[in-house]
Amino acid sequence: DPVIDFGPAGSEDRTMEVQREIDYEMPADRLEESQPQCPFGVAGSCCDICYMGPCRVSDDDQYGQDRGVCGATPGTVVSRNLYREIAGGVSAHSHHAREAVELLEDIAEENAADYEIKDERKLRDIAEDLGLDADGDVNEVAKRVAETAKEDFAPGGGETLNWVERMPAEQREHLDEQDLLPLSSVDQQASRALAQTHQGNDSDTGHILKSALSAGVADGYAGLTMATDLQDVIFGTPTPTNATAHLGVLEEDQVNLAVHGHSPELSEMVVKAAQELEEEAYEVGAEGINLVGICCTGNELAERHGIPLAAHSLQSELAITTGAVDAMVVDIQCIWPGISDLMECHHTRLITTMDYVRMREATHIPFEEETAMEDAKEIVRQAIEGYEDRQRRQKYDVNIPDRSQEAVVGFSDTALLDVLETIDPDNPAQPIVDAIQSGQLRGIVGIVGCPNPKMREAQMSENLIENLLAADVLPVVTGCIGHIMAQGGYLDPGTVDELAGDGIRDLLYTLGDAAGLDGPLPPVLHMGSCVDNSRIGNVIRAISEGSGIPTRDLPVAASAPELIAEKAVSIGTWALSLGLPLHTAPGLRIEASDAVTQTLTEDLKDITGGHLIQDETPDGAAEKLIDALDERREPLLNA
Ligand code: BF8
Repeated sequence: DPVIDFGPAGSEDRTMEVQREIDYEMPADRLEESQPQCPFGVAGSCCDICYMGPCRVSDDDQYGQDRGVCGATPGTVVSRNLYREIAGGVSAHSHHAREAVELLEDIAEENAADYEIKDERKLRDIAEDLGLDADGDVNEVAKRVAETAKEDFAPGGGETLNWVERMPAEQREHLDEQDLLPLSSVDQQASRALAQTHQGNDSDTGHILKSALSAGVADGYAGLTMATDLQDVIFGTPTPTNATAHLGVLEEDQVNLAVHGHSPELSEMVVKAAQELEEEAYEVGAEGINLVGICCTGNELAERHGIPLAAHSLQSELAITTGAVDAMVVDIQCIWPGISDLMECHHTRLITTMDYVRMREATHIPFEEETAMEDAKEIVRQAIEGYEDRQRRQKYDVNIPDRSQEAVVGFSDTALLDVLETIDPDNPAQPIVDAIQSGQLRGIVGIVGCPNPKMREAQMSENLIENLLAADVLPVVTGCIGHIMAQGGYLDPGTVDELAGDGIRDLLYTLGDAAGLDGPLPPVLHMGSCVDNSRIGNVIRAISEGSGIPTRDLPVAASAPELIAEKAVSIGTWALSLGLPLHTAPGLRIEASDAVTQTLTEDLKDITGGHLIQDETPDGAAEKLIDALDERREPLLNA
């Protein structure tokens, strides 16, 4: 029997039993069927970008020849493959950011009546940071900000992206000196990656890797940061909020509507529509409309509204097999095609909304800014119909697992810096520097990304994070790791005493006190969705600019302990560009090239200040991350 562990330790819940009985193909089964996976692919040695191949090109004899048919070296092949992965991530994130830009522009021009600007302070702060006039009528400021954002998508602008202004200043200059800043258009940066890696173009490994790093910077600013910035302006900047996590949040007697994907543009409107249509749910005998969030949309809704975090992306199919989800509406990214197969034997309405994301067995309801509320109501009504259908068709048993866990989510950069400011109003960086120097805090690790079925059985995220906490390292999390943490109780302040080392426990109590809470902050701080990794970037920026310590010297690191998506690879590349140590598991596919491995794991230290750590064991990864933090902490201790 394949081990199908979608949740925390020792899962043996009803849903899983039911799921086994009816023998659905689920991620863990499919993973098992995929074995053995291609060792050439895993090592990055497979080159299939032209039709003389595929070639298997590696420095290691067992993984193939030492040159491709065209003469490409292992370094060329591996770096090209990696650059293409990063370009995939950049494209996805910059598309996401662009949606937010267009919405802000339409709001400012009064063409999107269902939306408004919720955080004017943030809008004006961003305008100022970008060097724009931040005063006057709010719509005029919004237009200036949107215009500046739009330039980052247009060819032929200035030297680099406008949004790179949001990078820590010293590191930005450091990258500029080495010609590592991206092109002025993120679209061009992404298409450049495809052109550059076309057969017979760039074959210089070092040059390809430099371009890949620049693409990582583009992802960080014209993807992540721009998306979070504008989403906060439009939907509000999160503050710590209580939310319940895991599939037990589904309610048998209510209309269950799961919102899955990434963009709050859709999910926020569905929240409003569900409130307005509650009466229609009562009319069909339901006790209400229960909106629940999946994957990053789950994080976005939880951090702004306390809406339950039902499932991470790997559990999205499991959610349907409960038989309780009346509709699942999706927008973009991380929506697994396997969901379509489940539609045949479930009453769930699957609804797609975006022009470029369609699925088998789904109803497509185009979601447009101009008709947002109308579209959202149509979606909610589909869920109500789904509920009626569920009541009629008794053969569909509802099996909601008896699992739920309380969590505190929504530690935005603003919320965290506000807390630090109550401790030191002149310099919010100081309390962090003090905690590092006093030995209370050994470092901070941003733990980001996905739940990979390859790593779930070992509970890579939970075990890595427990190791870090015990060593007085503060984990901050985003994305689906946020769900894993919420489900496991790591976002519950009640687990601080059990999980945190002495130093960090004291710090969490001090911060809790400063935040006006009755107890400590939770041992792991939830900072939002994957684009909200930008929040981690903003905190690092504040610490760096407030302390005068370059980001490449701070005891801060990043880890994607269960990486799945190309987006996670581009986020990791951005972390490397900020000069941070980056851990990934599974390891990036670079093993076939000694040159690429040497550059990323060692030589990069002298370029951006960052380096890559590959380790698929929680203990090994924790040890390497802690060593890297200690090395960076040393100068601070002697300062
Ligand atoms: O962007 S963590 S599986 S949902 S890629 Fe996707 Fe990974 Fe989840 Fe959010 Ni991020």
